[in-house]
Amino acid sequence: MPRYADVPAAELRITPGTLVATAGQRATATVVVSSQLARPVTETLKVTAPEGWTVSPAQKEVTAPRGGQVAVPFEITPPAGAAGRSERLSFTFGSVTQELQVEVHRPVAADNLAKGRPATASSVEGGTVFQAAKAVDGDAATRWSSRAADGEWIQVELAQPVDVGKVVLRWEAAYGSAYRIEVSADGVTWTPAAEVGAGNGGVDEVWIDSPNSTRFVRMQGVRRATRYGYSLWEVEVHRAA
Ligand SMILES: [Ca+2]
Repeated sequence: MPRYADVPAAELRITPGTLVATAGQRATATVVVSSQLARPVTETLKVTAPEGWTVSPAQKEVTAPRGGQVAVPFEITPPAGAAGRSERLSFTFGSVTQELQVEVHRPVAADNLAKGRPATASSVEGGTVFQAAKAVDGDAATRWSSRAADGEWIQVELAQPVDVGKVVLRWEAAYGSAYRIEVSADGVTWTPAAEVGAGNGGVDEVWIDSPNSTRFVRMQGVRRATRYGYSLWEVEVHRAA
């Protein structure tokens, strides 16, 4: 039988599970402190972050009410040089510690550079009007759909070479569970810029943390999630800012 002293006084839960942050910009995580005892628990909630990071507050006295919980928001700013890294922050409350993984990416501009640009694809689903251009027309109700094969792709040609920092894929129900984002300066030689291995559809934000000079961006399918092809409402391309 556990002794009373063996029961941790509190439990920490952090949301989100993984924080996606932009270098040099503020992101928010919330630490929820729950009392595990039949009384309120008061301790100092302390943060340990890598050098150069700003976390506010750095520490805070917190009282978790008896049988209840309290939510404490933290503002977390990774330094400019942290883009492309994944770091752990530790939150400690008395004897209890919980870690938060933070993925840091480069800042990107809001403009969608793919909108209205020429798009081509390896295929279009037979007997449909779901051409490649429908994935870059800026209309959330029109889409591209490929034939039902794993290796299909869609690409868009940008107006000029840019350093691409993020690609957003807005999937229809027929999504890719594994795919690569490839980039090219000439539309002939392609370089993998990011790989997604366990996609779950919906909206995928794919970050590209290495500087690049890109004229063409391609979603190269690896594995379909359904027996249908790949289908995208929209593909967005954002430059690193
Ligand atoms: Ca569309």
